[in-house]
Amino acid sequence: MGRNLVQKILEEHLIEGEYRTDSEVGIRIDQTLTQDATGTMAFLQFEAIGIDRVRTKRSVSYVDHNMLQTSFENPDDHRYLQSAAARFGAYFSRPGNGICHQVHLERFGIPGDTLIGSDSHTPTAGGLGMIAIGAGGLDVAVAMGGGAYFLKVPKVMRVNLTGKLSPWVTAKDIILEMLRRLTVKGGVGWIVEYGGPGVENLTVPERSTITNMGAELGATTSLFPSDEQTRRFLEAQGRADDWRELKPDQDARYEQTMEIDLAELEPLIAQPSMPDKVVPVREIEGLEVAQVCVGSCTNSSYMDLTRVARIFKGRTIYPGLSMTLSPGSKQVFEMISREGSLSDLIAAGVRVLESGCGPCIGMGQAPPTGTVTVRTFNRNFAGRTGTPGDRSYLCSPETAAATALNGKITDPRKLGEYPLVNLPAKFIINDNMVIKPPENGGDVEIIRGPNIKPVPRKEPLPDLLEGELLLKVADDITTDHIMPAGAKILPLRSNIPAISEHVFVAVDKTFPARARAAGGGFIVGGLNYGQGSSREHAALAPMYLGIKAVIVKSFARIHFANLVNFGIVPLEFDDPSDYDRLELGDKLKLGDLHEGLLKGEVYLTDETANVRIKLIARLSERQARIIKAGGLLAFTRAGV
Ligand code: MIC
Ligand code: SF4
Repeated sequence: MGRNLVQKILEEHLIEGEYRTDSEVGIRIDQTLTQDATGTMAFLQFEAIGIDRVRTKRSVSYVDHNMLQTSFENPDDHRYLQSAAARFGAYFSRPGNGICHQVHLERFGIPGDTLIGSDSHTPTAGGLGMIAIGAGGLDVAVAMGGGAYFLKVPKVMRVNLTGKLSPWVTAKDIILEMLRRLTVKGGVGWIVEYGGPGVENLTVPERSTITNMGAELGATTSLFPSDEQTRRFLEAQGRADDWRELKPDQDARYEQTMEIDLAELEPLIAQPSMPDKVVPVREIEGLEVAQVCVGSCTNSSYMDLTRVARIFKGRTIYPGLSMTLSPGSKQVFEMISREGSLSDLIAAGVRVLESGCGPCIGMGQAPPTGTVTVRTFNRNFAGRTGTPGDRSYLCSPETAAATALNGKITDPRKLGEYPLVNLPAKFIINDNMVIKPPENGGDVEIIRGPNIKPVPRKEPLPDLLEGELLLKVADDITTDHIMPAGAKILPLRSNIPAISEHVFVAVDKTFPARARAAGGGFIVGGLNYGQGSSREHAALAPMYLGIKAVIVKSFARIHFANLVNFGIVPLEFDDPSDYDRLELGDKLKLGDLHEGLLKGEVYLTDETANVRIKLIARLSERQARIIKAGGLLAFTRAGV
């Protein structure tokens, strides 16, 4: 039986376990990436593990999220990261060099290699034919130290692309179509492998728009084959030697296959406040818009921004609307500048921001109250823009540009002739904003600001957990709900005691105080709990507040792993209707945990309602042992 591409790459990297769907394997990690909002914690944890130098082929530390410097916290973190990278042997991408995923694609990604990153959009590099997976910072720290990355072997879904996109229909519309069909839960437990004749016409940056937003499907990762398009991209980046051909066997086996005829697609848009609420743009045309933002790791490539500039040439942004644009990287920024596109954008009235995540993570540019904002980003979770009650829509740069000119949501096909922009034969290559680590960083001094606090530790798990049900939430809770981001809270990412005061505040302002007063307790949730960002702070800060177990109908992948890493017991209802039997304030008890976690079955006693409920612990033996040890840090240190 032939092998699919996922299997080929994973088997090449297998160091523990047996490759079988759903069994746990450990894979060798060639590259890691971290960014500033998760990276300070990742490097603090790397320090706590006690290894002297990174042991991957390449580890890169980026600064792209916490770019506003309204006080000392963010710039202090940047300095910590720069000094820690030099000390421990990681490359450092300086603030201004661009968004981690865009820069990694341009300068570091290698077909067939494995990459884990402390950011959920790490699968962007799947556009180059890498197995690139988002993970919590602690998992990345362990991989930087040469440790295996453990995952359950996912099922592989083949998406067969046929036909050719029509003018004004883009890669973003392909992934929005995937979200329309599969929803934000549909990819959980899957890797999506794209193939078919339609793939040939998609350039690497277009493929990466698709693999990037595969994160919103809940998929472990997504990837494309490495073919002539991949070779062209790497050649244009001056990296022809990094290319190798990668494709599945002709008779490769897949657990599921899906067809998309590209010629049948039309411009699509995701409505507030979930990336899967997708409709054709034409259905909501005419809706008044106050803000348009182009950029983010999904849509800020050279081709994306050049096309927007062509559309705007000689025109003016609608008077009632404010438009921002953030280039994905310094390479993109420099190219649109030298070629004159930047001048066209400035002349049209675009507010050009620096290269970085910017408005995508609420680092500025919150929209006005009660208005519509249209963005080329990947997430529109409620409140993520920074404005309470926000109405955020997600679409292609072309749809965003048409909308910015008209002040209303507009189908870009109305703009006339499609501006053809090709992949450049040569990108401008200048890595002067990437600092190589010294050969021997042993005596580099690590610079710590006063906001950088040590990683909190946890005791080993007792056999019995007791406490109050502190919070009961519904389906599709995101890590943005659990641990909000934005310009005010992000600077606290290196200070767990301070950031824990913001846990769940968008859902229930009283939560942190109640959790502290009760000495911790339990959380109950619905389906797909913890989807979205990889931020381990959504486990670490609840752990600091004393959360002992989270009981839900189902978990999202990265958050589940983060709960394990920080010793919070993740449990699922055996019968989902038991969710309705638990009430806020109930007194709960979980007994015989040590044995129950290993067996995969735990019983919950609700002493208030006087009921006993069966729960499932979907843990590998290794994960059960991690929780028992009090988390991955304690577990790893014990093994060092
Ligand atoms: C996001 O898009 O939500 C982020 C901010 O990039 C996160 C990481 C973080 O919270 O720091 C992600 O996607 O993992
Ligand atoms: Fe940055 Fe937004 Fe991409 Fe997250 S999704 S890495 S915040 S640009």
